[in-house]
Amino acid sequence: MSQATTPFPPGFLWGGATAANQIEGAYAEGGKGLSIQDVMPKGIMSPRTDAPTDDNLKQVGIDFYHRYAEDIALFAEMGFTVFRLSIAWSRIFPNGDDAEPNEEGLAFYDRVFEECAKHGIEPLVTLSHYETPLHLTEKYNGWVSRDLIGFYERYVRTVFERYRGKVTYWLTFNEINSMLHFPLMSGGINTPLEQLSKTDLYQAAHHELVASALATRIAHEMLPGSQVGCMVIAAPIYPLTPDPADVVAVMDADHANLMFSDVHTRGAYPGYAERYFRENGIELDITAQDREILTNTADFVSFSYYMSMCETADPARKVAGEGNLMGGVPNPTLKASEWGWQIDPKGLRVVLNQFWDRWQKPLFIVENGLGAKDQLVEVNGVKTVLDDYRIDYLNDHLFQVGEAIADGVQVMGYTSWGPIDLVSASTAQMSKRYGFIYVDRNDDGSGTLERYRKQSFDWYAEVIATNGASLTPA
Ligand code: BGP
Repeated sequence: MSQATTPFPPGFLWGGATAANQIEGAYAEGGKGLSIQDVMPKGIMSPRTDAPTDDNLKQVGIDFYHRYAEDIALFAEMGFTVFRLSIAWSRIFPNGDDAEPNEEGLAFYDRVFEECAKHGIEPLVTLSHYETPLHLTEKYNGWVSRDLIGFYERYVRTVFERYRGKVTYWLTFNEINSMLHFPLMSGGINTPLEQLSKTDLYQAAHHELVASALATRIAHEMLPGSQVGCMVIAAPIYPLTPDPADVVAVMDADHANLMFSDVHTRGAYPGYAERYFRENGIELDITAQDREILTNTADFVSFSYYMSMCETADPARKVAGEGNLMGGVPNPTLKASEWGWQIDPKGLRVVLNQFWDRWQKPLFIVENGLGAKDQLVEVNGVKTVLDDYRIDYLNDHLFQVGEAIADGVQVMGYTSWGPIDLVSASTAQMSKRYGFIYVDRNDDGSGTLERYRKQSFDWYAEVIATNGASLTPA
C-alpha cells in the first residue's frame, strides 16, 4: 500500500466497538434490572457471586450512561463512521420475561442514537453482548430453556420498532460460538461447564441459533433495508506439526468453532455436526419449525479477531497457553500480549480469506485490538499516553485487512475493540486498556473518569481520513 492508493473501498465503515456492561455503569439506574455481569465481578474465569458486590468495576464502568455525548463527540473527532455498542437487555426488560418494556431504558438509547446521528455515525447494535438478564439465568437456566427464544423475540421486536430509522446494522449475539467455552457469560447458564451435559450445552446453542435466525427474519419484515449479522470469535487454527493427524485435529477444532457460522450462513446444520451429535449421544430437540426458521440466514458475518492458535493430536504436546481462552496450543513462532494473547496480524488475512471462501457473505471485523497497560504522561502540558505499541498492533492488522481486500474478500468495515478504555470482559480489569482515549479509572475503582486522547487517537484519525492509505506495510 502506498500513500497514494488504498485497497479499502469507498464507504468502508471505520470505527470502534463496545458493550453496554463494559462501559455504561449505572447498573441499577433508570429502571435497569440485573444482568449476569452484575454478579461476575472478576470476569469470565471466576465463580459468580450470589448478589452484586461493590468490587465490580462494571457497576460504574466508564460512566458512559452519563457521558455518552462527550464520548461520541470524541469518536466523531476521529472521523468514525460507525460505532458498535450493545443494548443492555435488562435496561429494556429488567427481568427478561416482563410483559412490558422499561420506558426509561428505551429513552436512553434514543438519546445515544440521536447523538450518533448528529455526528453522521452509523450505530452497529449488538442485541445480546454477554449480558443476559440475571432473572432468566436464575429462573430458566438461561438459554438451556426454549422459553428464552420467546423472551428474546419480544425484546428484539420492541427495539426494532422503537429504533426504526435510527439503526440499520444489527448483530444478534456476541461471539455466539463462545457458548462452548463460557456457558454463563455466553448463554446465561447457571450450571458450571464441568457439570453441564453436552446435550444441554448444544440445546442452548441451538436455541440461540434459532433466536438469531428469527431476529433476522423479523428485522427483514419490520425494517426493510436493515442488515443483520451473526457474530463469532474468529481464531485461525494451525497444525502444530505437519503430521496429518495434527491437520485432522485442526479440522475437528475448526468444525467446533465454525458450526455456528455454518448454520447462520447455510440455514441448516452441516453434516459434520450431525455426526458429532450422533456419536456423542447428543439428542437435541429440533422441531420442524426450528429448521424452517434457521433458513433465515445472516446478511453478513461479523467477528472478533485477537489471536490464532495451534492444534495437535499428540496429547503430550497439547499444553494450553496462558491466554488461550478458547483452548488450543501456543504457537512457538508468535509473541504474546501482556495477557498471553498471541499476536498474529497475518492470521487476520488468513481468516478473512477462509470465511469469504467458505460463505461468500460480506464480512465485518467488529473487534480487534491490543489490551495493554498504559502510562499517562504529560507532553507539552497535555496529558496523553505514548502508545506506539498499540499503533504498531493496529497498523499491522489493518494492513493485512487491506491485503485481504486486495485478495478479493468483501469487507464492510472495521471497528477496533474498545476505542475508549473500558472494563475487560475476561478479567474485569480497567488496567487492560484498548482505547485511543484514556479513561482515568483504576483497578481499585479510584480515578476521576476524565478522558484523555492517546497518541493513537491522531494516528487512527489519519487512517480514517485517508481511508487506509496512511497504513504502512507490515
Ligand atoms: C471479546 C468480547 C469483548 C471484549 C474483548 C476483549 O471476547 O466480545 O466483550 O471484552 O473480547 O477481551 P478482554 O476484555 O477480556 O480483554
